[in-house]
Amino acid sequence: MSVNPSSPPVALTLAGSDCSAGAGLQADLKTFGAFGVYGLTVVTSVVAETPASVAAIDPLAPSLVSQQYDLLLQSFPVAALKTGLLGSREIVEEITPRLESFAGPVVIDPVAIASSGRPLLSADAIDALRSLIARAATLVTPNRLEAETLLRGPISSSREARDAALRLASELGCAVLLKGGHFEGPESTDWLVHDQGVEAVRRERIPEGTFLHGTGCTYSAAITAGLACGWNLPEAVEEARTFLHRACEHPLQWQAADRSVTKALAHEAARVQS
Ligand code: PXL
Repeated sequence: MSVNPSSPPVALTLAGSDCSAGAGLQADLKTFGAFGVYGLTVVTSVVAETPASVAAIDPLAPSLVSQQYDLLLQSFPVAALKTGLLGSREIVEEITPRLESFAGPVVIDPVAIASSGRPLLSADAIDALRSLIARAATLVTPNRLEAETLLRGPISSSREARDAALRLASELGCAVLLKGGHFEGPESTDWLVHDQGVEAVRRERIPEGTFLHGTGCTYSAAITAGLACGWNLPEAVEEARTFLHRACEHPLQWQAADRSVTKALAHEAARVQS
């Protein structure tokens, strides 16, 4: 697709604000920019956090979330959208009919737990999220824990991941990208189930203990950017996986006043050449 530089493709994220800017809507915006896509944000919640810990989460009023969304959709030709942290059951219920009637691709990153291990969504919000996915998703992008939550059962090894992805796709009625980062083995294999088949997306595993904060947000934002550019789903996933790998390879790092080290993904260094 040829792009007019004065009206680039537009993508929208409905996500939480991560004040440390490695995850959440900040990661989404940096990623959209790296793909030459103009990013819009519907803020769902404010999270006070760093990559190491979450201090507070405050969801916004559902009506404020839908006002942001409605206004943006009236004013911009949104080509694709994604959701990240949605914040509360009420917000999920407020946006479900809107996303169901959105004409373009809808990527749902079923964010439920922070990389630091802290739950980000209550159990009743997860039921609402399952129904949002079934009604509106083009693609859902769970990691192992999120897939286990959605399937209501364990996935005990990477060998079971392919089957689990197939089961999820048939239960939820949408494409599934089950990410391999939380399984073991020298390679990380993501399973993409879509209406043309099942594909393995493999990359060398970035070593144990490496920094994870914001990887899920970045991956799903990169897929959404590709879809906004008109790429098909397998192409968008492949390009997004390469982008994520590059952003992880040489993380940025700073020493804080207390001598602890804070890291961040190198979104800018992973910039897409076109
Ligand atoms: O990576 C999950 C995530 C998503 N969205 C927001 C977050 C986090 C936290 O780690 O803060 C806003």
